[in-house]
Amino acid sequence: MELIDGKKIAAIIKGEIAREVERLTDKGLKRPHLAAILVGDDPASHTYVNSKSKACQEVGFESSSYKLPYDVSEKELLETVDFINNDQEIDGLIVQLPLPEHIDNHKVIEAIRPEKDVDGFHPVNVGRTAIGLPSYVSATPYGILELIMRSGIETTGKNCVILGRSNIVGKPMAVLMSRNEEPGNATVTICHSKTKDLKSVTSKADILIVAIGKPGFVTADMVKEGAVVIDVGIHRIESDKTKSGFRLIGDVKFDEVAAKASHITPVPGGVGPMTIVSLLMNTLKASKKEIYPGIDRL
Ligand code: BQF
Repeated sequence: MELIDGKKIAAIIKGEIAREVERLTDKGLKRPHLAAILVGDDPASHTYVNSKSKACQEVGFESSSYKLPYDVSEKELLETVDFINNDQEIDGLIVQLPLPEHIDNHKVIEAIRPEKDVDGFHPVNVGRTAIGLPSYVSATPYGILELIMRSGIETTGKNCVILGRSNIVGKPMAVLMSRNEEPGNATVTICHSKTKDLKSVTSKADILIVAIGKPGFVTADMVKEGAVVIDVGIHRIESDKTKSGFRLIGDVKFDEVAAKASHITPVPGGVGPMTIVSLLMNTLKASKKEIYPGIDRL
């Protein structure tokens, strides 16, 4: 079994981004700038936004965060999005999810200008990804593609089974793995809560991507000998062995599945760090106007 070290691969990519930022600033161009909107005081969301601004700092990006109270109105949030949309200093804008119940996620995401939507959640970017036009690719699937590519895993002609059909992981992952590109050209199956005889489907996977959102859901009997297993799950489990009082586990029972897999991602240190790095790659693209060259922001 080979461990896919997301933390290490993420560090290599951060080095590449940092060199590119240096090249830009040497030419007198401005540093890429990522802005994050954070609503409420969910501790995990705070951790994620902090990780993102720390990552920005590491590669020489500017970053800003806009913190709004949990009871902020949808209107006020939309106004904040619009304010950042119109700030020409800011290249990329993300709204940390989840949002409070009283706010319509779709409305907020659609308010972000597609050319600043570095999370790749806007329907314009989702649609462009689906039809193979230049786009911001959703950070987690983009990170998984990089992981697969940089681990030398071939995908062409392979059976790729995706557990989970969310808009931000499962669905875009299926689009990416089935496109006529490398990585891609896989035969893709999406499974979800209504799939019958799940085990018979997952057992045929050469590449199994798990984003079902249930801790320890995938067990060894569901996995084919020699499969590549990508664990997207991330769950906080109480622990008296850590300073924080919790530890992270994935959707896969790591030890028993690792014994069967040819390659496997750990949690933490697998897909998570790659998600952050993808956001940096998208922000770099935004500052260079790579995806939407025709659109000059104000
Ligand atoms: C690691 C996220 C669910 C819902 C909203 C590194 C992250 C996580 C783990 C991280 C995630 C998950 C993020 C590790 C961002 C990934 O070492 O294993 C980084 O910061 N993530 C998010 O912003 O929103 C989420 C998961």
